[in-house]
Amino acid sequence: MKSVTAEWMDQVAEELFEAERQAQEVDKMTARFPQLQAENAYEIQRKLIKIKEEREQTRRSGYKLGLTSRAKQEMMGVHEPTYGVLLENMQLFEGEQVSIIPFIHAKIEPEIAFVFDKEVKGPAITTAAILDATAYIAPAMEVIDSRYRNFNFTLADVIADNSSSSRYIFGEKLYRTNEVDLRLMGMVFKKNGEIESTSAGASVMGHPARAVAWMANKLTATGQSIQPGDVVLSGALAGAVTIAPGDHFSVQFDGIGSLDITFKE
Ligand code: 0L1
Ligand code: MG
Repeated sequence: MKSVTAEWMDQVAEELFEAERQAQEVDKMTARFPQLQAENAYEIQRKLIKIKEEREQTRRSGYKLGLTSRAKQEMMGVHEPTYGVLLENMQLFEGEQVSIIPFIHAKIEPEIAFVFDKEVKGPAITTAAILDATAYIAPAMEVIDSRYRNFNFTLADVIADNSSSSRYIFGEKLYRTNEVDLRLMGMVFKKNGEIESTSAGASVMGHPARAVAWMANKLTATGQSIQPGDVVLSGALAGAVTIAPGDHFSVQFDGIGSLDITFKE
């Protein structure tokens, strides 16, 4: 069986960077290299992030979880989620009208953000340790924009593509984790004033902090950790919705407020 070379991984990272820069979808990488495994895919992801940090003059601001719902995992035939890196230049702010021109085929999904004020270092990180290290939680939305044609990918492909991450936005009001029951916290996600989906925190792996603990343990394995100041998107509470110019989305949570965003041409 052919093994993945460092040169091939460099080339893939470069192709994924260019696909995003030119807003051009590409074929999944496993079409050329079906043996690509998650471990090498995370290495490609780290190479891609290094390229973006250097060429876009940006820095890591946190992490995101992907594929946290059972429905998405079953669809992909996997039993665990993925993670990706958030960069400062991916952050959106309430009140701005976001142009869809840089996107390929973007979708948006409702999430809960965790903002940390302590380092979270493994091994054996628990859900309680995540809650203890969290400064505050906030409503959030993630714009995902797979660089692959028709969002068609395997687990390894999506990991290499930084778990489809594109943009993120989170609320600015501070709510402590002990002020709410994150599992039972209800959510309403609306598109253009109509309810698109309803859900509760438990839809993210039973408890959103459990998803974050899973990721923190994975990071430990490669010598990385959640840092003070990091924002972590804990995973979608409902399906992603395709974005069109003029669309307005809002997410409202029981106990931690709401967040709005509008898109334009
Ligand atoms: O944040 C997410 O759950 C997306 C992860 C990648 C899967 C997708 O692009 O749908
Ligand atoms: Mg997401």
